[in-house]
Amino acid sequence: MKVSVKKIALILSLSGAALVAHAGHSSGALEWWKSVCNIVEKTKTTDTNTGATFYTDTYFNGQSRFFEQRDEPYTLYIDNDSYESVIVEENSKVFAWQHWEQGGHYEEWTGQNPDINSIGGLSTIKIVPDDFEGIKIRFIDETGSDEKYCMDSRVWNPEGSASHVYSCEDNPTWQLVGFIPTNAGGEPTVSSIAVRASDGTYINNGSSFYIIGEDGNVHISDNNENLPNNMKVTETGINEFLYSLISEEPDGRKVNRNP
Ligand SMILES: [Ca+2]
Repeated sequence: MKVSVKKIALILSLSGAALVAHAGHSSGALEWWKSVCNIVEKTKTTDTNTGATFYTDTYFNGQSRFFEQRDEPYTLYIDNDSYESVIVEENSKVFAWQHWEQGGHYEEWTGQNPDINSIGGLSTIKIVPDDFEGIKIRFIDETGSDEKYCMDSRVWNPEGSASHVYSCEDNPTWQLVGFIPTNAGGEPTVSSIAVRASDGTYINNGSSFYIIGEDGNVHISDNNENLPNNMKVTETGINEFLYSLISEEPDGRKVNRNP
């Protein structure tokens, strides 16, 4: 059933009727039509060895569509949840999201990826140079409180911004808040950090500075000087930063709620 639905979607995508239907809410019918033509052309490699070719079946089978490297993310509409494998050209990297607007599960791909179903239905991609390092974050509450806290974080600099991350304590997935080119020349990327309770009350406000280290990976650059006092951040993997709430008080005091 899953395969036949995808095939129907692709047939529709090749029809003029779909072009008319789609033109009303896309960035331009011409650009969209060009992208459809890329499905027909199958794999197309640029001179610069950039871009990525996605396939509707695993192991690079089925219909394919080539995506050029570009600054803007691609939102998949008619081919939403359609791709199951990808070949990324050697000078590119793919940032991939499960949902539209860079939401849900997040993964990064380079080279050959014969099965990308772990993403849970691909809906948004961004094709960047392969020396871009993504900054992945997650939030947990270590206070033991019954309150459900969520962290709001974003990179405001357009060159380093990936998505506005709103991560609640029960969200188990890593989210991409921003990225840094490894040749950034020591310039840090800054993200805002703020945690709020379910009623919208903020219990802290600060920021984190990320920088490329000698090892070519992302690290915190400012010894957490700008992190809120009731937070700590731990590097738990390559380019992965786990933010923990350690007190419900903005100054970091431990409060015994059950004396
Ligand atoms: Ca999806």
